[in-house]
Amino acid sequence: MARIKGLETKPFPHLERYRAFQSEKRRALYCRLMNNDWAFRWINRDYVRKYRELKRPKLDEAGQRVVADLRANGIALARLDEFFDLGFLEEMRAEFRGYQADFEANNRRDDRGKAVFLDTVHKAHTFQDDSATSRFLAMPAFASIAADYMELVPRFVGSSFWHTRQAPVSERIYSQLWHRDYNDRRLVKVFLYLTDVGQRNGYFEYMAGSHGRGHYGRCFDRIGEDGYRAYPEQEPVSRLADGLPTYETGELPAEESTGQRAPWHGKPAVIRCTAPAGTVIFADTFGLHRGGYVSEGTRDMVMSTFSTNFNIHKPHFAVTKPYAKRLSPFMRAIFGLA
Ligand SMILES: O=C(O)CCC(=O)C(=O)O
Repeated sequence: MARIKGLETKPFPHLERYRAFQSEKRRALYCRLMNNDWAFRWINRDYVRKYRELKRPKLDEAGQRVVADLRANGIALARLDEFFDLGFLEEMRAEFRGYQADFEANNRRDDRGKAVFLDTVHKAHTFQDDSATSRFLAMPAFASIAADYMELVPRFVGSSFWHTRQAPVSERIYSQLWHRDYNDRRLVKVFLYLTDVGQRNGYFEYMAGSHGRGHYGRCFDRIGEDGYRAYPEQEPVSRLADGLPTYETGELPAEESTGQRAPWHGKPAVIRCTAPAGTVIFADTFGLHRGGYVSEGTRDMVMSTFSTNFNIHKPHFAVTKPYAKRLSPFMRAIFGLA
């Protein structure tokens, strides 16, 4: 398929500066500065102002619950049908299958890095039409959730459609290990399970309370020699995780996986997201998390990212002119369109 050229989006100032640093020492210093609240507010000042000025979609009960859960725990669970109509899951699955067929037909399988256990069947989405993918990724309620959680207008960074399978090695590797995402210190990732995810299908796992404002928000925030946030030593994180209560969402009644009734509400805990297809997980992945460790079957999942203006991960999406014309000022700001 021909690549459609999109509109220019505003640069991420932090990313631009980061790139300019040739010296790893200076980059590490800058990375440390990023953890300073004052610096964080300063670099995001335009987006904090826009948060006050721009009209955002008003969140319904489900959206408000997600924001409250994110604030309390760094993670929130919801069902797709709380935001879209009942047939929407099937539409997303059909588009996923289409991307997958294209991926297979073009022999795009790789065996480097994470690709040993995960096929990225679609990335760099071009918003040009009213496809299920575009509707899901540009869902104003999701952007509004991210905005209320971050208390600023966030920026859309991109998405990945992942087909996850068993790795050729039995030990955990890459994102199957506990880590904090390196690209920002406040994030909202939206994960949609397109298949049922049980104990062996690579469930997403999160340490509630390890997000920035959580009890463990400052722990294991390691900056590597190259100046980027690095994976922490696994042993001490696993020791901490082993000492916390662990909950498997699939074993709880649905009403106990969200809100005040969730046993982890406001308390550090490890949450294993075993859940049926159609589950949406919102997570601040600055918090400690891991997943995709499949020992049987496979997992199909869509992942999209909202960050602050601090992001140091290259955005990967395009918005065409006719699509942009239909967007509200709030959604234009989300996509970084002038
Ligand atoms: O595949 C997973 O469940 C983990 C994903 C992850 O680590 C991430 O998106 O940052």
